[in-house]
Amino acid sequence: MLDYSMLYPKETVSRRVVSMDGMWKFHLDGQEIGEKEGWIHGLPGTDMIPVPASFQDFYTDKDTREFTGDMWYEKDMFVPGEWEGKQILVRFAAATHRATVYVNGVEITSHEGGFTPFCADVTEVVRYNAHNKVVVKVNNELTETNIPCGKTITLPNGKKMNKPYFDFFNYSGLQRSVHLVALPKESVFDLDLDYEINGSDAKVNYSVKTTGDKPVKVELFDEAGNKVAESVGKTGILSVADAHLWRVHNAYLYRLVIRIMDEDKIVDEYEQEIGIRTVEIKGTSILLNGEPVYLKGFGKHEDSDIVGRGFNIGVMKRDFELMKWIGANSFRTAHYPYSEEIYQMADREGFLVIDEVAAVGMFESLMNFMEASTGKVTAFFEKETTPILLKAHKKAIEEMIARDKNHPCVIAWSLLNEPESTNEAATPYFEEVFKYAHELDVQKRPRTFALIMNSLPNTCKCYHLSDFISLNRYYGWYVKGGYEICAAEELFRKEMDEWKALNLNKPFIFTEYGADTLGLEHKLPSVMWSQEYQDEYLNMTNEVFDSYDFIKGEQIWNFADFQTTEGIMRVNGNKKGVFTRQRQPKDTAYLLKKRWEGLDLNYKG
Ligand code: CKX
Repeated sequence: MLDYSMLYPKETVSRRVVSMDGMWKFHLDGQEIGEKEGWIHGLPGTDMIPVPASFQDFYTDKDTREFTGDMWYEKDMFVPGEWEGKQILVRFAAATHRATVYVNGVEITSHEGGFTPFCADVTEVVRYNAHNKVVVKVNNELTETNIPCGKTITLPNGKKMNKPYFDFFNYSGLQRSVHLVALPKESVFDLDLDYEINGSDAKVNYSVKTTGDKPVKVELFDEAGNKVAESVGKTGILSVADAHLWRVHNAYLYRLVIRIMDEDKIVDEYEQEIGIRTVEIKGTSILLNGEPVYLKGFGKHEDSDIVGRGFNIGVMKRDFELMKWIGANSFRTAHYPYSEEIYQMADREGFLVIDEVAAVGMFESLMNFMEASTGKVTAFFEKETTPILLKAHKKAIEEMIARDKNHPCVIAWSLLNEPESTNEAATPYFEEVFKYAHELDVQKRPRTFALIMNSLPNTCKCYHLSDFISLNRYYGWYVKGGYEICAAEELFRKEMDEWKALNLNKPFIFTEYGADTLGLEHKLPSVMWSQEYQDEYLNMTNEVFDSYDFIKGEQIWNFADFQTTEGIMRVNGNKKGVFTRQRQPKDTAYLLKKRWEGLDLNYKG
């Protein structure tokens, strides 16, 4: 069990939440002198930085943008006197990739892993009716013992530098919101939900964890505010007659109210929006509420101008509008759990989400996109440090599932992206993470991992663990691009025929396919990187998708152009976006819109 509750911070009769977003004092610590110089009591200098945001793209000097190491944040928080007797927490929605929190000069907690929340319990150290100082030391170094994987080198000038084994910029810092939270001493800690649908009725099986022994009461309200079911007890069943199911682009959200009671007095109250739906894999079908769905959508990133990976509510809104416009119904949170608000929006808009843990870079390569189809072997899961990595990976899975399990939009867990799954040593590692995810998820949602190009039917040692097979394939881009596209198609079909021959009786989806395309580049006839070629590439790929009945989804790489490490293979970022980084359509967006609007939700049954 985790040390802190993963429930999203919400105000109710018993809970108080104050946003700590805004300008924080900021200081880089390349020399690692912070502790020695007493920065835990307050930072030197006057520099301020917005939270939430990645720190990198605000500054005009390259040393800062590329900074690798410790960085410090500081902010004052006022704690009201009427909160005395409550549990006081500072909740970080994420600190990338690790952090240590100090309040009033006292070390409170540390957290490893940059994409899930954690709380610092400051009850014992805060001063009431007074300002308190929060100082956070964040570190953004990449290692092979935590996810996402990479390494940190030291340059001849003495500066550290990150070397990601993955293809996105190592944005970091306090990239998500920070909240000051006051909870009653006895509070709701966790909630699990599972659904059964019988004809027009439904059952919501619930299980509530609290921090004490007082009795629990739950009530369920429909969208009009009518109470439709209630129950007493920490576990129980809510029976809903004529249930409105949560459906794709037709989401119905009930409001579940949980109360801890002391006779007639409410000790704690927590509310959760829930969607009644089931998810299941049957044969080669992905079933939502017992009906087949075909996934159309994207692999995305949290990435935008200026704020980098920082949560940006405006960008989120625009992304959802674009996804609706183009006829998408799903996305994968490549390559890390996204901000919680994005899942809330997906719940509301009826999008299907494959939730991915930050297990990316599990193939030692600084240009995996170049080496992925070469058969390169790095023995990634055979290192002395593999057990440490596995522990961190499992903890990240635990935090992701604890955080996201009650979102109706989350229909599957992606447990690794493009790992080196071609060595025997990978199998026991994969078995552990697949088993662990299954144990943790009461709903037993399908699990998958995204197969890199050289993880083929005859080389991959782990695909049998996936409930559905997710392929990242680039025939016509990394493999035989341009005028050779006919050869790419032949190889693509050959691979798909080999999968077909295995008769796995599982759905396949494409979690990546795409071609880098410059937003302003046109060329007739096409050349690679032109908008014309992106269309040509897609036409070929779509024909292959349509030729195999067991392919049940297509999530193109990527929704939008995004920032990567600089290098000869990237023109200021990865340009495989269907939209530019500024969220405007490339030509191919119109091609995809036409296709996706023409594909029924139950395409291929
Ligand atoms: N897949 C051969 C992982 C993504 C990359 C994508 C790309 C690769 C391809 C691997 O994170 O961005 O190269 O475009």
